[in-house]
Amino acid sequence: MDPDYLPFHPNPSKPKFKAPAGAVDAHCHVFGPADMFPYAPERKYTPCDAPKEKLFALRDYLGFSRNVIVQASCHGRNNDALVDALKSSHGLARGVAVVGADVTDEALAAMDAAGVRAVRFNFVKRLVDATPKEIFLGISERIAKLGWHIVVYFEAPDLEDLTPFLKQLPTTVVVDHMGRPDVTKGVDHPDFQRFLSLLSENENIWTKVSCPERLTVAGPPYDDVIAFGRTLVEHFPDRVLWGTDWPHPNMKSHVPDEGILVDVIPRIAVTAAAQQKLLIDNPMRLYWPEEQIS
Ligand code: 0GY
Repeated sequence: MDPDYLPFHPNPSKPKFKAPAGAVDAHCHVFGPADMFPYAPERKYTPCDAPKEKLFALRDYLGFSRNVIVQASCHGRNNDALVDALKSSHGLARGVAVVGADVTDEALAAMDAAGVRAVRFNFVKRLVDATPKEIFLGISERIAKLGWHIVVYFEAPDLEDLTPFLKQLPTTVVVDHMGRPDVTKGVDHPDFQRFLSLLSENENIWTKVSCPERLTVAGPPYDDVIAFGRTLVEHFPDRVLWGTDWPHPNMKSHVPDEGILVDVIPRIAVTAAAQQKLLIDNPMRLYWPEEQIS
């Protein structure tokens, strides 16, 4: 583990908010354990081990039912830890993998069988070396045939440059962490308005109203981030997902308490109907469509 790396909270509080039965934590990770699943040589940080057992115990403790596990950059393009967690989940976890152009059809089929339903394209410069857009476009055509979608991670200043690329993607596209706005600028700032326009103009683009712990300047209970999530939930109730982001890689300011993170939910999705969409209907539609009743 890097010397300045903050490990996840050892004993988070119980949230006051009771998630509806069947709720999905749609953004979380597993890391290692390194002796079974070594971190990638090209990684930009070395996290603490955060194994699947801890993730599933946290899911139960917080009152959630399912997880969407996102491959993080510290495991590079080796999705073994992710796939192992999916296979141990009894169908209660789906995955978002990271692949290169050299991935074989057989490897994609095996990941699909394990529960992978998306690939992640990461544009955050401190996390990954840049990948040419043509590579991503080639991957996107291949995974579209499997019925998968694409999760993208970028920071707000990069949105303008990335917009033409995002518009070319042939699947549903989920933008991590509200496009990582600078919350000190407020929701009316042109940067966040540009993000709202992106979703208004492209019905295939969704977002995760997640990560107040990364976006905040004020700290917990994240009052300065509420308006961003709430605006997105109000404008795009059918295209938002929520996740804990456990185990919160690369946090420098504080160790997030997941109980406090869950208590953000009723402040951004203020009605039971909005909470049902955010925590159940939307993630089930994307990750477990075969279990959808309507
Ligand atoms: C996140 C956040 C981060 C890291 C990664 O792939 C990653 O390493 O996603 C981050 O440092 O912002 O999305 O959980």
